[in-house]
Amino acid sequence: MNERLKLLTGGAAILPLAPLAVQAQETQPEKTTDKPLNIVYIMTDDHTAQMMSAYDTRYMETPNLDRIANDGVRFTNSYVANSLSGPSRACMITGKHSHKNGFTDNENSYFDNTQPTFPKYLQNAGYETAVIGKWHLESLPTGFTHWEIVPGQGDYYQPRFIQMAGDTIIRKGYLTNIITDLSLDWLENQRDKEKPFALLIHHKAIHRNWMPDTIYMDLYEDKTFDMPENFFDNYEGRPAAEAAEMRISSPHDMDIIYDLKMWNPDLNTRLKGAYHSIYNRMDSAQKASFDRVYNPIIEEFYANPPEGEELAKWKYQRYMKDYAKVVKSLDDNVGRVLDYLDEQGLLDNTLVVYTSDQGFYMGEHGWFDKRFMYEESFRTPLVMMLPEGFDRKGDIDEMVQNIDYAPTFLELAGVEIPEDMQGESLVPLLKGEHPDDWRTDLYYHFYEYPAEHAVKRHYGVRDDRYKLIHFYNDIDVWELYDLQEDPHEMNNLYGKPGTEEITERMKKKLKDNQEKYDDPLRFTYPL
Ligand code: SGN
Ligand code: CA
Repeated sequence: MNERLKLLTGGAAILPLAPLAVQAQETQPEKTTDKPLNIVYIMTDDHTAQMMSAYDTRYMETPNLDRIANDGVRFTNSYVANSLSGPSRACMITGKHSHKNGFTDNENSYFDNTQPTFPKYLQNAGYETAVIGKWHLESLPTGFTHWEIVPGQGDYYQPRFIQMAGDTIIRKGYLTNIITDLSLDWLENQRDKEKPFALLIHHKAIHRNWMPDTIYMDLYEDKTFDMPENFFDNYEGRPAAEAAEMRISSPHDMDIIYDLKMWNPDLNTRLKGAYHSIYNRMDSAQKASFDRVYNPIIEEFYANPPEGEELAKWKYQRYMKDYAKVVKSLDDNVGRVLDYLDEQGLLDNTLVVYTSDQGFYMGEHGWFDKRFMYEESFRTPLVMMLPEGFDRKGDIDEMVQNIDYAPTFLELAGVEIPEDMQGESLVPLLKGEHPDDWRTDLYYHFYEYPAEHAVKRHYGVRDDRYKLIHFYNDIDVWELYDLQEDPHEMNNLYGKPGTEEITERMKKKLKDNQEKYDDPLRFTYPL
């Protein structure tokens, strides 16, 4: 394996790369307007709506992200198709579910980069296209005028970058700031200003292991976060939930050294070595800033170690603090991009999108991480600042999914939407319309098992009230939730007397969705 690929994959064995050249698409849609708009698409990693004050005011303030929502629109029912980074990115960029774009999971998939994607369509329509930051699709980006990506998950400190020319370089500093610097530099100095542009700013933040920037090491240290009511969930009636390895309380799942930074030379934990490498990416000034805040916490922790429930509560507080610190840097950096666009007079003809590759658990069910079709990780934040001519403001309540972004961008650019894209253009919603035939349910399919965090494979359907999930592969378990009565999905109704009719109705919806999206799994588990 060459060095460049090793970096992209973190050294893991992968399938051979598909040819890098963008193949001409025979069915390249034609441009249908002369007034194309710019697109700035900002996507974070693992940023959940609970930690964004436009959605949830319990935990922290995100004034810059909220600016997007306040000046534009907030989607209140925004979902992903597969709650994991690579798959989510593949759905987003192709406008297709995982079984169609081929990137089903981070472990065994690679993205066939010869397939059509929205950046390719935009580039062919005369756009300048760029992606900067986390890519995670194993094959290299295609369809971009410019790209600079981080290998694999990326590094918070002194991050490595892979450049278009093929070099891997290390940049000094904190990744969230650097991705923004590079993005602003491309906007200001590198693009062809005669052309419309689509810039994808892809952050690693807020991904594990939540390393704060030096200026925010002690932020939130005085704050106590309220624990979610179902933190001490007993997973009754939900064996797949019980089997998941995402528990904050578990020493195996949430590592006291790797995740919570409680370095101890005498303690050996599963991920201690990995933490050591992460810590050592900091230079001496960065380490000094980190040590100043974390060393007293480490000392206190090992001097008076909490146990049992107290330890779980302590871990929750540490997790929330670190996560919130990383969000804060992200929020600042989104503010820098908004300020630049504003100063340059670009907001009038630019769509600004902020979203995440999926949601995340902030202690709900006792968890961190994502993967499940339960609300916290199935949902993803989605706010947009709209260009002139789109007067819509406030909330959009229709059900939308990340397969909808690609057709939306094409329509905004005046490019015909290819028939095989499975998402729906959001443009009618952005214009304030409420189409009668808008989707009334959503399809979801998660594949990555066995893997870290051990969430069983599952697929399901959600409508405005109920959710039906089937966990399959080495388990055969159905779950049914009434989201109106049980918004935290604690009470699995499947098989309970009185739910026969609802179950039948939801199974019909599941079948219809599997047929509509042509998921081959329907032949393995016929309904
Ligand atoms: C890594 C993380 C996991 C995370 C997956 C997927 N471990 O394996 O905690 O669930 O990525 O995340 S880490 O030690 O590398 O941080 S994803 O967002 O990329 O899908
Ligand atoms: Ca992610």
